[in-house]
Amino acid sequence: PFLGSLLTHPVFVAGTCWTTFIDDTPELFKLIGSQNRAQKLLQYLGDLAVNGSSIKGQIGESKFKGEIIMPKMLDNQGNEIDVTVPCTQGWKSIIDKEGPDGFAKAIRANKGCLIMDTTWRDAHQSLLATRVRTVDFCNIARETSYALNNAFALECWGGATFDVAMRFLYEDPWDRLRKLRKLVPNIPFQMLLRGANGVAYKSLPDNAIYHFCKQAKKNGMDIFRVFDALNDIDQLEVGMRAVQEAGGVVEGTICYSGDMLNPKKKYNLEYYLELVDKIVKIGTHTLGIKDMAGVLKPKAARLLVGSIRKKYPDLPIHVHTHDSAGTGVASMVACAEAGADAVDAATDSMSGMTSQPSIGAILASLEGTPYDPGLNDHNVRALDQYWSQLRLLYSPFEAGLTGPDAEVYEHEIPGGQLTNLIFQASQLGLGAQWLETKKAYEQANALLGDIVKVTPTSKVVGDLAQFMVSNKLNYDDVIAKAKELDFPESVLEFFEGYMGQPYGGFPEPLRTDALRGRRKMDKRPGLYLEPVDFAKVRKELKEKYNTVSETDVASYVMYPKVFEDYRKFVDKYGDLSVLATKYFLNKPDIGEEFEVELEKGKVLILKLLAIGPLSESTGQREVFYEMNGEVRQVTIDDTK
Ligand code: 3PY
Ligand code: ZN
Repeated sequence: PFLGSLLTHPVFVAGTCWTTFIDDTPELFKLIGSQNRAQKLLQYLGDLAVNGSSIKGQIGESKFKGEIIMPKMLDNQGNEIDVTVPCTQGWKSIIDKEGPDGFAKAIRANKGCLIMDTTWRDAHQSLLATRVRTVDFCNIARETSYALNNAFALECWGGATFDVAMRFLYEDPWDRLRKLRKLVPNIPFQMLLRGANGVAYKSLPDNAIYHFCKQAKKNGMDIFRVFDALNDIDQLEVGMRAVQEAGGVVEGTICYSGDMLNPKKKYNLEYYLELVDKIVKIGTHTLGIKDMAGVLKPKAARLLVGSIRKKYPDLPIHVHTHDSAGTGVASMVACAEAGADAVDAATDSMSGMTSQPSIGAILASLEGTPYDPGLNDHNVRALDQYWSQLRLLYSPFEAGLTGPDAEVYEHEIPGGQLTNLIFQASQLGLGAQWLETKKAYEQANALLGDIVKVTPTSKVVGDLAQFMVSNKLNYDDVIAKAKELDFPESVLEFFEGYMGQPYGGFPEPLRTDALRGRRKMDKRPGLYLEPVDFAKVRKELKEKYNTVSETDVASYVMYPKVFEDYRKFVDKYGDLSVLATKYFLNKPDIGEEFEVELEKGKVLILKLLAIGPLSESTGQREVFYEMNGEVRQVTIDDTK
C-alpha cells in the first residue's frame, strides 16, 4: 500500500478529479482492525471541519486550546503526592462502614462546617450550560480525591446533567458516574433528584423513580438531595422513599423562595419549619436547604438554620445557595455560624454569580474559626488552576454574565435558568428584550400564584414569561384572555397537576380557563400513572439495540426520545467520549497532529490534511485526514 501522506500522492499533486479519487486510489484507504470505529470518528471530525460544531448552544471556538497544565498536590509536609495511587481518606468510608445513619451521626459530631463542592454538577450547569464532559472530570479526578478529601461530598450527578449528557454531549450519564467512582473512592458522591420527577421535568410512575435510585446507588451514588419544586410533601416523599429503599443517604430538602423576613411575602419561617417537621417525619438522614435562586440573605439564613438547629439538635443541616446577588459567601458563613454542618461552594474559577460562592472565599472566611472546613488550601487552589483553563476551553458556552445583580430578589429566577435566559436574550442583543423578560417573569410568577420556582416549575414560569413577551401580553391581558390563549404545554401540565400541588392551591379562574376541559389532578400524579412495565421495556430495547443494560433501561424510562436519539448518534459517530474536548468542540488546524485512544492501547494519531472544494452537484466536500500514517477520506454534506 501507498504509505506516504495525501499531500505527496501523485494524484493529489497532479490535481486531478476529486470525486473519483477514492475509487481510483484504493491503496490510500486500506482498512485496518477497528476500522469501523475509526471511520465513524472521522465522520464526526470531518463534519466538524466542514460545518463547524453541531453542539447545541456553542457559539464560536474555545478561547483556550493549549495543552492543559496539571496541578500538583502536596502532602502536609509539602511533598508532592503521587496521585496515581488513589486517596483512601475521606467520609465515604464512614458511609460504607456505618451506613447512612452512622454517616449522619458522624457528620453531626464533626466540629467544623464541611464543604460540598458543586463544580462537577451545579457550577457548570449554572455557568456553562451543563456542557462539561466526562473526560474533563476524569482528568482531574485523582487530584480532586486528594485536594477535597475532607469534603462532605462532591456533587457530580443528577439535575440537568443527566439529560444534557445524552442530548448534547452524546455521552452515557451512567458511564460518567461509574468512571468517576473508580477514580474517587474516598469522597461521598451526591446527586440532585427532583423528587417524583426523578431527573425529568414532570412526574413519572413511582416504580420508575425506585428503579432509577436503585441503579444510581448501585453505580456509585451515595447521597441523594431530594427536593420537590413545589415543596409538595407527597411528591417529595416518593423520592425520599425510593432513596431509602435503595440504601442511599437521604437528604430531604426544602426549597427556599422569596424572603421570609418580609411579612408581605408568601413563604415565612413557620412555613419552612412545618415543612422540616414533615420531612423529619418521613425520615431523612440530613436536611437540605436549597436556595436555588440565591435569595437567602445572611440574616434570614441565620434565623432559618438557627431555628432548625434548635428544634432538631441531631439533624445534620446542609445548605445550598447561588451567588447571583453576590451575597453567597456571607450567607454560607452565617449558616455555618448558626449551626449548619455543610455548605456548598464551587472551585473559584467556576464560582460566583449564578453558580455557587467561591470555595476559596469561604475557606478564608472560616479560617481560624470553629467552623473551619478542614481542607488543604494549597491543594484547593491548585485544583482551581485546572478549572481556570477549563473555563476558557468551554468559553463557547459562556452566557456573558458580567457581575452580581441584586435584582434577583425581585424576579427570583434560579441560577441555572437565569444564565439560560440571559444567554437567549443576549442572542437578541440583550437590552429591552431582557428587561421585559425579567418583568414578565415576575408577572408570570404572580399569575401562577407565587409558586416555588425551581426545575421544573421555574421552566413553567419562564415559558409563560416568554409567551407573554412574544405575544405582548401583560398580567391583566392573560387573566382576561385566558379562555382563548394557546398556553405553553408546560403551563398546561402544571395546571393539570403533573408537577404536584402548589402551596395555597392553583390560581382560579385562571387554571380552569386555561385547561378548558383537560383533566385536573388534585392528588400527586403518580397515583394516576400506570406503573412502568420493566419486562416489556427490556424486551423492546433488546430487540432494537441488541445489548441493553439496566442503566440503559433507566435512561430510556426517564427520557425515551432523548435516549433513542443518543443511540442513533452513537451509531453514526461512535463513542466520542474518547475525544479530547478541544477536538470535540473545535476543528484542528491543518497539519496539527493529535491522538485519540479508542480503547486501551489502541491509539490513533490523527492529522487534518485538507478540506476539499465544494462539489456543485452533490453539495458535499471530501475531508482528508492522516490516520496512523495512512490517508483517510470522508465525504461530508456541506450544510453551512
Ligand atoms: C435542577 O433541578 O437541575 C436544579 O439545578 C435545580 O436547582
Ligand atoms: Zn443549585
